[in-house]
Amino acid sequence: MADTIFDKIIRREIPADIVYEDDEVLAFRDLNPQAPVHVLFIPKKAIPTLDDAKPEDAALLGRLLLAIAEYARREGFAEQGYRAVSNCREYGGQTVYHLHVHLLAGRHLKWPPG
Ligand code: IU
Repeated sequence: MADTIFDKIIRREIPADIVYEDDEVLAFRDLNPQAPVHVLFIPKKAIPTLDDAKPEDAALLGRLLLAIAEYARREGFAEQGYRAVSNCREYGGQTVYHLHVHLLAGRHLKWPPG
């Protein structure tokens, strides 16, 4: 499976502003933030896209989303609201092929996205 920049962040080979970590999930600030809060939540397991996730990844994907919800509560913006979104492949706008969920918060987001 192809190594990505996110695998290098997991292995601490390149720096990132890590805001959350457990045994299966890592979260770090996006280098090109699109909102006052823009954090990427990734599984440590290298799943390229959401389409590559398997039934045995169900618990991991659940942990990823729950980690976002917990982070939002802890940081104090859960009640105000936020967006959690995962881009899949070309038409979804995915650029890094290591599954990730963007957490965007801190401003009133528009819908639909472009
Ligand atoms: P996308 O959904 O695959 O397009 O999101 C990839 C994100 O990864 C994007 O928002 C980039 O700004 C972000 N990113 C990063 O935070 N650090 C990096 O070294 C690279 C991309 I490359």
